[in-house]
Amino acid sequence: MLIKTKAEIPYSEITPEPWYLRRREFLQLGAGLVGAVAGGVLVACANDAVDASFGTPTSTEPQTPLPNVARKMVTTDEPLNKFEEITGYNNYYEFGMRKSDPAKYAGQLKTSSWTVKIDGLCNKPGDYALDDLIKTADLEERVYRFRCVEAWSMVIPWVGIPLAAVIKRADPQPKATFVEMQTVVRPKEMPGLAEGGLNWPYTEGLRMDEAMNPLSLLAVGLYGKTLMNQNGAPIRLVVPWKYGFKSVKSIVHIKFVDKMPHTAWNDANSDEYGFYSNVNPTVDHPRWSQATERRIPNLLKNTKTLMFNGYADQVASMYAGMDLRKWY
Ligand SMILES: Nc1nc2c(c(=O)[nH]1)N[C@H]1C(S)=C(S)[C@@H](COP(=O)(O)O)O[C@H]1N2
Ligand SMILES: [Mo]
Repeated sequence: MLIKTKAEIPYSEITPEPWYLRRREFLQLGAGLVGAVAGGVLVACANDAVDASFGTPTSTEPQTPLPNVARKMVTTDEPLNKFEEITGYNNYYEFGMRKSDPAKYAGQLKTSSWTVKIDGLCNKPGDYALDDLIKTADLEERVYRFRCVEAWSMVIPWVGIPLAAVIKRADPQPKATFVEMQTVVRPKEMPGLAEGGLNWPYTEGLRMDEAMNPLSLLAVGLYGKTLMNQNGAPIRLVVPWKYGFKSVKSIVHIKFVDKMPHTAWNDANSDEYGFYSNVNPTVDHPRWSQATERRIPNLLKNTKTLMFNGYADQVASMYAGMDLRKWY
């Protein structure tokens, strides 16, 4: 019964700062009327003041430089976000719901001797050691726009390998039409798990052609070094034409399936978060417009959002003939 309320907690976080104060007053006025449920929302709203500030990046496992980055793909000439922005303003609910929580708490996650299980409808299933897995292809730097469904955005210099290379190595069977991916679950290292809010493990998925698209990246670093935990170390997905929640972090499981997988946000609130989640300025979120975005660190939501986040030339053909309002 409270799932709905929990799914709404991020409401406090999605509102651009110039608006949140007014909304907070509004919620306080309404609190008396709706009782306990509004109480839950108010607790979250009270966090807004804290949330506007960035977390201080911490990590128990220091970043190491990634040598031999073979290629560089730059998809925008907009300025890069600062390292402090990319590592201090995050969504990683396993460490808490505030944007500053992952930077504060994700350092607890142990990312050494990492293994990714690959299974399902493929001919080369197995437990792949990360060091081996990332040798599947040359490391590349990819400067991508990153657009969160909450309408903030950044420009990030990821380092990683094409997801397509890993998929080819696993040799999927013709029946495999979707790829499902999951985040590690470590209750002792992830204080946010106890708060609930989403079905763990955090699960995401792509249709096979989306996963094979050359833009889909398994990122292992940014700014030339290994990822910090708050960004999903040691390996996370980046799909630049989709909203940020598709980019599942700290991946331990990749599974080839023949049905559209359940996904964490769709399970939490299917009216608001669909499977496809393509960035689309003409299809608004039920509670806010997607036509514009707030480019971190700006306070105003005054940057125009581009169809498929600016990657239409590379990806639009995959959705030809689909009703993108229905398949949001
Ligand atoms: N496991 C896990 N992965 C996750 C999330 C999460 O809460 N848990 N949040 C998603 C959301 S909503 C966004 S916007 C991006 C944020 O990535 P960043 O913090 O590296 O910018 O991570 C995505 N991946
Ligand atoms: Mo997001």
